[in-house]
Amino acid sequence: MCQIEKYILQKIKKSPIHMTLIDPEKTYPKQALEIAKAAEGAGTSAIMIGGSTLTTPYNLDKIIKAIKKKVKIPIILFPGNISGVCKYADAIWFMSLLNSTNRYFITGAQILAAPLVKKYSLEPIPLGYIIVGEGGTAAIIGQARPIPYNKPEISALYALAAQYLGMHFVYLEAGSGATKPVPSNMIKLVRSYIDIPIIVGGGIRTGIDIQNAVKAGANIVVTGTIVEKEALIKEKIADLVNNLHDK
Ligand code: 1GP
Repeated sequence: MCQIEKYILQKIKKSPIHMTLIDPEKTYPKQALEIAKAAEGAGTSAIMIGGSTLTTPYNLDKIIKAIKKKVKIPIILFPGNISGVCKYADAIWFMSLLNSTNRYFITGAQILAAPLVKKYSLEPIPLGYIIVGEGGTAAIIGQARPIPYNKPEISALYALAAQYLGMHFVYLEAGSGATKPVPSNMIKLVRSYIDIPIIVGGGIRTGIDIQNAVKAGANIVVTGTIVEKEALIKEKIADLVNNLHDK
């Protein structure tokens, strides 16, 4: 097992963690650096970089280079396509969108990205990505059939298959900016099916949302939208991180 994955596993063994997602399509390098610095100061454990509609690697390279100079926590790519692979990051969620209806998002982009990941010596972290609820842009671009919130058992089946296929993490994604985060009963049921760590993201904005997710069994909670507006980033993330432990 490689370095970044080890770092994540060691942390979540002690308590659930928070990761901050930056969308390179919506953020300039200077702004991304401010977000990453504030997030690090507030106790986030890693910076994830990616988005569903990223078409040009130019801004991505600049953002990651800027963050890398000043921030010590790992930078993990969260790609929506091969355009999201960048040599300056530390690791990549090597993800398969399991409930896509298009093979391209399950194994197609991955076979094209794999040689780049190798060439750039990026650490691949195998991840089963499951889109639920509204699903947002990720569901539209990824041609997913999002699992409705009233069908938690279907998410559990996907998650179990992900574990049996050898993936190291499962991500329950409600979609960036979702009006309702992944419901507790869905996370709880998935938790009862699988042993690998669960990442939850999409629509999480408050300490209560975080508490609900970790109480239900999430190991990693991801927020993105909450830091896209520049005011009070550190305070906002600190509030979320503090609520990881208020069980
Ligand atoms: C999206 O799960 C992430 O991929 C984060 O969602 O932007 O709603 O925080 P938000």
